Amino acid sequence: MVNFSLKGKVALVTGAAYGIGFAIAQALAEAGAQIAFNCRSTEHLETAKAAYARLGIPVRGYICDVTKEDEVARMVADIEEHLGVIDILVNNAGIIKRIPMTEMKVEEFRQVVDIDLTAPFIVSKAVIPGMIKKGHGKIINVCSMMSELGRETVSAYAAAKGGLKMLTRNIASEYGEYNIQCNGIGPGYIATPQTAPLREKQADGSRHPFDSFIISKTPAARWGTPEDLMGPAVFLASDASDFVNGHILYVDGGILAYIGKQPK
Ligand code: NAP
Ligand code: GCO
Repeated sequence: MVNFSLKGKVALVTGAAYGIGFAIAQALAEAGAQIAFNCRSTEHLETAKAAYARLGIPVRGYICDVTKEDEVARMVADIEEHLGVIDILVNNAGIIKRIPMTEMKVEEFRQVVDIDLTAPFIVSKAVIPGMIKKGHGKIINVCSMMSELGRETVSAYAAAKGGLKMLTRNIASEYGEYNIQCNGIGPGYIATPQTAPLREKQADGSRHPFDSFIISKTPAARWGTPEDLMGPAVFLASDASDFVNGHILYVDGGILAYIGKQPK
């Protein structure tokens, strides 16, 4: 029988204080997993813990910056001690900086690459040895439309998310023989705090031009919601996807399939 259950599994979802990470952690918990999550701000941590509690989801929450190898090592050790060896890692924590490339400081570029690409390497490196010992593991990297496409102002983000797609394929290639599957989820345009500036109403109450642009580029004719990522995440975390490896599952309402509306 097809098995989507995550009962008895331990999952770490990075950056799951709100937004996409929160919805993915909720979905994994509802499928039976025990959840650990992290973020950087104490305020976000406390608000998130209260939100998980309202849903009846027990969590272990950590203040941990995923770019810091020592903080990640301490968090992973604590999860192993209190919940057990991690079965499922979701590399979700990420940031974006929308700055034209010629105006972007190299430190800003590096910060985006550090959080969006180097950190998934750091956290995966910390959990893979436990997965090898346990005989299985699932790593899900949260990629992007920008793993495939470019646009003005997001050079660092696109470079990082394109790199994350290839890190995904490389982890799959390097550790597939240990029964570790590493796949990506590529969300389309999802309504979260990260994309809020692109949806802000104009002074006259009309839609932001980028908001209308995204709706016109999306066959589903709407922004995605964090909830749209829940089913795909459970699939990629479960035994049902044991022969799916190195794949990026785009959850984009059809954006990547679409050439755009023909002119009238
Ligand atoms: P978000 O609303 O800005 O949430 C980001 C989360 O990551 C927060 O919990 C944040 O908490 C945490 N975080 C950021 N940097 C961190 C760090 N260095 N260490 C630990 N935690 C950190 O973002 P989102 O829109 O949900 O996006 C989640 C992921 O999906 C990101 O990788 C993003 O690039 C990707 N994505 C988003 C969209 C979209 O349309 N929204 C589409 C495709 C892909 P703290 O601030 O407290 O650290
Ligand atoms: C942007 C957006 C994105 C999305 C997402 C698309 O400014 O173009 O913020 O890049 O958040 O990653 O999949």
